[in-house]
Amino acid sequence: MTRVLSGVQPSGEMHLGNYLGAFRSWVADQHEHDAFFCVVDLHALTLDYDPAALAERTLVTAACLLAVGLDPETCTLFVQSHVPEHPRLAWLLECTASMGELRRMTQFKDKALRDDGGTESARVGLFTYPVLMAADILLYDADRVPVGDDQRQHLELARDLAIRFNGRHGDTFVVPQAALPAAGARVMDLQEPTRKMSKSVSSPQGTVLVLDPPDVVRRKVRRAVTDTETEVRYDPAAKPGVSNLLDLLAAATGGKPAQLAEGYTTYGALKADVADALVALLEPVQQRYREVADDRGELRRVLAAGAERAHQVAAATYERAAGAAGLLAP
Ligand code: AQP
Repeated sequence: MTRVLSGVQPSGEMHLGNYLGAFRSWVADQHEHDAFFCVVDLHALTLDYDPAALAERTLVTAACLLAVGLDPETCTLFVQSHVPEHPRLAWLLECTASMGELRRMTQFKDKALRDDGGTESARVGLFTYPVLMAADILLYDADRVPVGDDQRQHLELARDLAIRFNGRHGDTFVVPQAALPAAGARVMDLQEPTRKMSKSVSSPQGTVLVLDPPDVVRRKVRRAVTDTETEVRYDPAAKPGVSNLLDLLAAATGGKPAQLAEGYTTYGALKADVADALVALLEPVQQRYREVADDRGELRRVLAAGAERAHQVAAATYERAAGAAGLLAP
């Protein structure tokens, strides 16, 4: 059976991009593969964050994953920092990666400029975070990594590191493949449709949260930035706002964005249908969230069982890698 792994940072509230780009594929994948999903809390330390809120955010993120449909009896759901092999393997991979390839990571450049005033003052953890992500993946011998389009470059790095390590030390890691969803791989901000929807960028009106009540979803969609034309046409380069709305409609209801465009003569009608489709998509998730989020004891139990299962796999892979790298066994 193929192995699947993916993760999400507890760095803010879950949004439509996370849901359409990643979570929806995870829910489908859990039934077809041996699936591991984690809340990658160590990654959330790479930008400014509130230590007093992190543990709660980690729990809320896990609750959100259960609410979208992950079944802890079917997949393994855990918190990254509960499995100590993640940072241990990251070190072996840091000794495999080069400065040059990490400097090329566009997310590092973007986030360092945005949050830390430039690459010189950015945290070293922000620079090396793609290596930790490679460790997250390689520890589980994952063949398939379902992610949004923004993670494509990091996945390429994980593949390169696996291939290089295997070349130097003998066959140790499975070389993973990124799996992008057919629709919703890159959900754009509703207010700035040339920028991806994101947790850590403050754009409250442009970000549809998974837990936004229906009236808030409708208001955000109604106020979505379009353009000064009136023609509904799918053209992401020339009409990013309208095209994003068509992408959302396609992701929520099926169909192709360019074909869906033919059914509309006004932006208002398109927005009304997008809002209806998103409300219908999110409603069952929100209902289930209310059930799971209140039972903190059960949530903790699920994460503890998940960490135990994850640890078994991760410890075996780490031992294999440490041995291959020449470390003396304890
Ligand atoms: N806008 C998006 N469209 C499609 N997929 C997206 N993902 C994130 N944003 C979009 C996918 O969601 C999964 C979890 O993301 P993450 O927590 O690892 O963080 P990220 O990719 O860095 O996304 P965010 O939400 O923008 O977080 P911040 O702002 O903290 O960096 C991933 O599979 C991602 O591809």
